[in-house]
Amino acid sequence: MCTVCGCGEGETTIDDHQHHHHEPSHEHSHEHTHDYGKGAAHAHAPGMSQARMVQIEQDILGKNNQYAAANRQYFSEHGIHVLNLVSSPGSGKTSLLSRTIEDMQAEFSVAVIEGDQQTANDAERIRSTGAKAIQINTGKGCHLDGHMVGHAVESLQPEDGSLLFIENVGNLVCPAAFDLGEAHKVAILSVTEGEDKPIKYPDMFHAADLMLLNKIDLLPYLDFDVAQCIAYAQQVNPRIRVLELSAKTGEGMDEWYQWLLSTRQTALIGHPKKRAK
Ligand SMILES: Nc1nc2c(ncn2[C@@H]2O[C@H](COP(=O)(O)OP(=O)(O)OP(=O)(O)O)[C@@H](O)[C@H]2O)c(=O)[nH]1
Ligand SMILES: [Zn+2]
Ligand SMILES: [Zn+2]
Ligand SMILES: [Zn+2]
Repeated sequence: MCTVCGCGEGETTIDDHQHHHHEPSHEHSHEHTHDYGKGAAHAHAPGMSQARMVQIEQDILGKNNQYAAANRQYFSEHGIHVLNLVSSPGSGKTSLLSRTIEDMQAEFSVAVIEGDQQTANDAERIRSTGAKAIQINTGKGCHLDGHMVGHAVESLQPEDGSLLFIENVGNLVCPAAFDLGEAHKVAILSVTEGEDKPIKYPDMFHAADLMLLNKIDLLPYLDFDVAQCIAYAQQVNPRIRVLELSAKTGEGMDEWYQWLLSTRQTALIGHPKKRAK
């Protein structure tokens, strides 16, 4: 169960490799209260007390943090710089990644873990650039978790010293709560979504170190207030960096590449496995 929205896990598959996750047995007391998330768990599930939900949430997040810590340890030992891309569906994550790989593959070895509910389309789009990619299908699941990413890394075997992107499931809510062992969460927001998204979905923008404001090529056709959007993002997270770019035209992408290079350098200071390729 997702601790944020209370949805079921669904059946996770990593490419063709089946990995079943059985939910703990459901308690069906059939008592139904209409608390609408006002209790301690800040969520509502029919027939389940708030105390029980808090316990489940703590168990799930605690377990996730253990998997994430193991992933982080592995990444650190292998000098792999990991970025977790989070956004709503269609903001341009896969387009941004494809262009980034094409522009940067002379400098880095890049690998990608793609998270989606159903298809392998995004992993195929990434492989067409020549980079290694693996697809995790979450079924009904609304986010990637540390356990899924650990298994994907076992199969993908990213090279030492490489850059590893994780494209999370398109969802501005649940992926915010799950550490995958990444160095940074990068939130992508496209200008077609409206400037108020950072204050409507504050957890996501609070968890991100960088916000990429994508599709700026469309600004002439929209009433989108860039300054207001950035102010909202800084309101929920005063430390957030914001870059304006277009994955389609390439405008603004250089600054994103500088951010990639500099965060990677910082992460690898004092590390023996610095080789980019
Ligand atoms: N005009 C414009 N369109 C863009 C830009 N970036 C992406 N798109 C378009 O936006 C649509 C969605 O892009 P994707 O890259 O598939 O978005 P995504 O975030 O990976 O989508 P999901 O994986 O479904 O969450 C596609 O039609 C892209 O061509 C951009 O900078 N400008
Ligand atoms: Zn969820
Ligand atoms: Zn995508
Ligand atoms: Zn397992």
